[in-house]
Amino acid sequence: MGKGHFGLIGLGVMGENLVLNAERNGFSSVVYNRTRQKTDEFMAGGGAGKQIQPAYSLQEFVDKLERPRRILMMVKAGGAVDAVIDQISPYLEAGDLLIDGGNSEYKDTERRVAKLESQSFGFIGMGVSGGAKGALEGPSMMPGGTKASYDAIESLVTKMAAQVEDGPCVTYIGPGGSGHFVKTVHNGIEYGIEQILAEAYDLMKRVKGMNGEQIADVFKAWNATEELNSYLVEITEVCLRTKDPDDGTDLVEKIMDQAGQKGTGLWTVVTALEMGASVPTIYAALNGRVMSSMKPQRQKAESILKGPAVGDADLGSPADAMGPIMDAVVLSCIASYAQGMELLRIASADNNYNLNMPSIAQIWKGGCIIRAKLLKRIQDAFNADPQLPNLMIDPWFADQVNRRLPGLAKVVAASAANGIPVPTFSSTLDYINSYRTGRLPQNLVQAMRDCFGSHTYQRVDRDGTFHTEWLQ
Ligand code: NBP
Repeated sequence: MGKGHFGLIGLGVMGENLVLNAERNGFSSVVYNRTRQKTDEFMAGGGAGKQIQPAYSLQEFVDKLERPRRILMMVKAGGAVDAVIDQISPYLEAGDLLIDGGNSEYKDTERRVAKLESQSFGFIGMGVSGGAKGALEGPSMMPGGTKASYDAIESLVTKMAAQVEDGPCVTYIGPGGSGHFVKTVHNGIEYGIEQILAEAYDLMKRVKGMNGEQIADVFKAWNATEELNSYLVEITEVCLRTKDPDDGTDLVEKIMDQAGQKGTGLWTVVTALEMGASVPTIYAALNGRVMSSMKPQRQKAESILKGPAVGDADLGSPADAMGPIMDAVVLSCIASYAQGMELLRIASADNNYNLNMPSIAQIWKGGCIIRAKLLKRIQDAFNADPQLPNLMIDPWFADQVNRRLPGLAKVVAASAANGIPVPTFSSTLDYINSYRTGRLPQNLVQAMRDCFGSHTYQRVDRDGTFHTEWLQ
């Protein structure tokens, strides 16, 4: 076998599937993993009989690759990425290119791009979404770094990516850490949608007494609509229909109600707060996971804290309730996308990323976890107005908000009356109501700030900065 076109370091679940994808698309590959046993297992399993060669030292790895080398690192985000960069750098030559395909924090990527480029190496920080299946069959990829570095991998990533009607689900995102930033926001939106679907399930189960199959039927019907057709709605139906092989009952009811997280949702919210972007639906989803982890406390509080109970209010017959619940789900999903896109727009201006908003919507239409029919509408909205400040004021989305807001309000009110938490639904309602209110009560907040701290204020009836001696 001749020299490999492509090198992979890190044969975890993502790495092994991505290298099989590259090889299937005509890029002979060389693989290296810190623990030798994993390389041997891969070469005896999925890698057998393919244009893939193993390497057992970094020297052997670089020797087996054609130059300039294109090396994808798929290792745990954080210190492992720096460790691999430090270990391989002495073996690299000018023009060689490293790609970090893990979920790295975008500020780490900014630092690594600057360092590696100053050493005459290329460095791309590339978000990859799609899980193991997507990695194998075609993920959505979000590469950031210099344009020259992207050009060196374009033929590889455009073949590996998922394909939709208007092209591959990969594009040059922008400089520095922009690729990992866009992936972080993708994951923030994903947190939002997962929590939204969980709240809908909870209402159907607890208020309407529906069983797993009945709820799955609703998700199936939703998946046939333009507004909700998506990968996450599709897999929710599958999860709800899956039975515990031990007793044939719904498996989801056996799963502990504690959701994990690995950082990207937190980074989305922290960055949004730092940049002054409003992301309450995404924050509510993150906080939902935090609350879920407090299981022992919640179980204790259940018998101490009294409030409205399930059954105290009625959403009407299941048929009557499904319309408002769908309204709540649609508007909360729209809010998650609107908040994520707004954060991207603000970050693009702050960091000079020059993000192309329609292209980002385009590459999320296939391969990734938040792929949804709605992304075509998002792409159209930003094509019509690349500077659109908020998705909700695009005519198609404004019509959705105007038609569905009463349903969302009804669901939030009924949930409150039944004592059922619906954090993404209620924060979406407040988000929309705040956004559509021309005069908010922060005039009084400004008065208080000036009263206790002489922070001054502006007036609505004349220009200038004012201060009042309120306590005289
Ligand atoms: P893991 O995140 O579990 O990482 C496993 C790989 O990292 C193994 O090859 C392991 O080598 C290697 N590694 C570690 Br851990 N520390 C290392 C070090 N100090 N030096 C060298 N290698 C080291 O694998 P994954 O789930 O495939 O994820 C890879 C990346 O992709 C992560 O950043 C993840 O967040 C991201 N991602 C994952 C998914 C998903 O669905 N799993 C989706 C999208 C993105 P070893 O075999 O020697 O321990």
